[in-house]
Amino acid sequence: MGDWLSRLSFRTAGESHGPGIVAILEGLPRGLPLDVGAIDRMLALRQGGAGRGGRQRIEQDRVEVLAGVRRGTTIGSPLALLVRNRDATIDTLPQLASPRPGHADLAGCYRYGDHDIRATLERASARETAGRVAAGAVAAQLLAAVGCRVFGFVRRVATATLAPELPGAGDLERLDELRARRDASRLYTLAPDAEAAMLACVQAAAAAGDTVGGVVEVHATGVLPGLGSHLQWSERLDARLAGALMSIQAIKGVEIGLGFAAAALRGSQVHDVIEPGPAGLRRATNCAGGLEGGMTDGAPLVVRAAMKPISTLRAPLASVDLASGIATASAYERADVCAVPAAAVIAEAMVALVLADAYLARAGGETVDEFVARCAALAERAAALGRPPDASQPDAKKAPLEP
Ligand code: EPS
Repeated sequence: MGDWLSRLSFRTAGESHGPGIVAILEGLPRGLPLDVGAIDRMLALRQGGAGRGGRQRIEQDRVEVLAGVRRGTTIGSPLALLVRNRDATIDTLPQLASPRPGHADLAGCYRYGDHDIRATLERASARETAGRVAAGAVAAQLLAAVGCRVFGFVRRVATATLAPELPGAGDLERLDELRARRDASRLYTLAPDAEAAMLACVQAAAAAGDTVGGVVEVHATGVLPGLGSHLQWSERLDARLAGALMSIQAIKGVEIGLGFAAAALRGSQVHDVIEPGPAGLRRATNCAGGLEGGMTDGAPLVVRAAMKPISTLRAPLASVDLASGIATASAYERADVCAVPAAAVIAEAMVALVLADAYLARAGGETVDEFVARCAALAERAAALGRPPDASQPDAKKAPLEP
């Protein structure tokens, strides 16, 4: 990703109230048929969820594909995606001088040495994540071609948590059903009791003029083992995933697998024993979250990100007018009370982008057909590791060496 050694690079440009958000995705192979409707569905999902503010009633995000495609299929050139803003009022919006605690406002004023928080907040805004979700939806389409699927949902909002046994292993095998359950939930979670408790937290915060955060979780299934690297800090896939998730606005913590909970346990409780199996090696548990030594270990990927409460409060916190130095309330125009459901969609997109990069870095391929064939060969090799010798092969008939 970005400037790290990678095959698929991704950048965005755009301000919250500028003409639009642009994403450029470079390194896609030729021959991927783009499902634009699927990109738009993820954009709509990002806009939804309980706790969103007035802005989402104005915007109706749709992607326009400006480059990288001919007759609906990628041609190997940079892909340029545009999501236009309806509220494109950046030139007429007033200056603001009282920074919101928790937002980028004050830090940006230190950085640029000015008093106008507007020039910082416009780019710091999570509106930018529309570009990430559009690009991530494309990455997900590439991953689907090799049987890898990524799924994000809400684990917690404030004090309301989805039971840890959900989703079960069987649920993840029926990802379409799970996705439908998430999409029908106002909090993008997986059980009605958790949804009701989360909704109550959002409503109580809204009534108090306050905001809430939460935890989002992303699983990836069908992941090729051995992606990533143990060779260099910047190539470790766990580090790349953590960086990608931490880069989402308002994220303050990232965990992989058991995460922080592993620190309190013994090794025998934490490490996933290795077992033989008919289709290759198996792990009885997945405390590692599918990553060992900076590489995928064949188990599903499990990552979580903690989101702090939104920093724009209807009942504003104390601040200072930077021009006069006088104590004042922090700026408020309109805002979300909770954007945790949106964060689940954005986290899914970021994981898809990092994984697609890792796949392409490992398997290569200038065309999708080449890429798919190389991934299939690598998957076959992985499945053969630790498999008992085939009795039909001449070598296998040899008597095992006695000690
Ligand atoms: C944001 C403030 C709000 C959010 C915005 C992020 O926008 P506005 O100031 O226009 O009301 O709605 O998020 C989005 C617009 C979006 O699409 O996610 C902020 O200050 O970070």
